[in-house]
Amino acid sequence: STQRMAWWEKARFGMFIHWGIYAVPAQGEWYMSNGHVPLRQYEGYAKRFDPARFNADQWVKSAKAAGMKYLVITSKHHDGFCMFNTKATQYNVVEATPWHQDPLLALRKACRKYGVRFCVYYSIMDWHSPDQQAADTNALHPTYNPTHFMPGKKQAYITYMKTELKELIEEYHPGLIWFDGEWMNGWTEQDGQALYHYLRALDPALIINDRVKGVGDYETPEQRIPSNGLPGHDWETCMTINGSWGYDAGDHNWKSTETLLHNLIDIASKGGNYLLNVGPDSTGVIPLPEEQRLKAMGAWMKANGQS
Ligand code: JFZ
Repeated sequence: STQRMAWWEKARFGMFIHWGIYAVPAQGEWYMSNGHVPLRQYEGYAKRFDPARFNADQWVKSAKAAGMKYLVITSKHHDGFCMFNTKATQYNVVEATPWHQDPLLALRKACRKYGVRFCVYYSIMDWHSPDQQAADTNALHPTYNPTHFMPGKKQAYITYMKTELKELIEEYHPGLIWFDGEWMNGWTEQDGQALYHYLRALDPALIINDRVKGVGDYETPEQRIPSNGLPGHDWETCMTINGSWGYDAGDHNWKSTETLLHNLIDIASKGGNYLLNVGPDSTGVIPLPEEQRLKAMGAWMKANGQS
């Protein structure tokens, strides 16, 4: 393993945060596609995103107290809404919401204050991009996933991504970029490799996961723990505390603290990292059942000398 991976290989435990305007309808981050919401209607959720109770310090303190060493937040999920201050589109949290604040900047500062690595998630598939077309364009009942590139628009979209990712790297200094949505039609291994090398040149210390496609610094089994680990590979299991990533008001299927601790120990013993997700609501609050479990995990970590 390389020097670049050293902090990550020791980290073991991180906080995943899925947060976006999908917290308003409160049915998970796939609601736009699964709920067949017309684009203009979905854009309306931005005007209702005003999380008055958001407190970056509190989120980072919760992560820190749980024993988490890094935090990965959705800078742009499949819905295309940017949760940071970007010049590449007005469809962003600062310009398109009545809140007008940049939560990634606040979290980045809080992370520095408390000694937690700040990292970002970024979806390649984009249901809002004019350069991508939905799978089913039925105006009243669209299904966005999986998109494909509009004819001749792939380069334009890559330029858009590069602009945003350069902003993220230069202004937010993420320890890693966690790609996703690479299954959209037309995104190839060559595209993934080219993007990887572009980003690596901007920041030689940057870690990039394998969902960029065709290359990557570590593997990302989702919602499962490989029974024998992944010998010879860096890997990280990402997992939800209930059944959804983005806030879902109807999902009360919480895993027990015992299960979560068992998973963490199982993963750590096999040489992996555990990226455990929280889905804050539209007021900016991490749901109490999630907070309670993180707190209990932190107490166990402390009692067992792991924090
Ligand atoms: C993706 C997203 O679609 C989802 O909303 C969430 O962000 C999650 C962390 O990642 O979903 C996936 C991605 C990869 C697999 C399954 C779901 N996979 O490799 O099995």
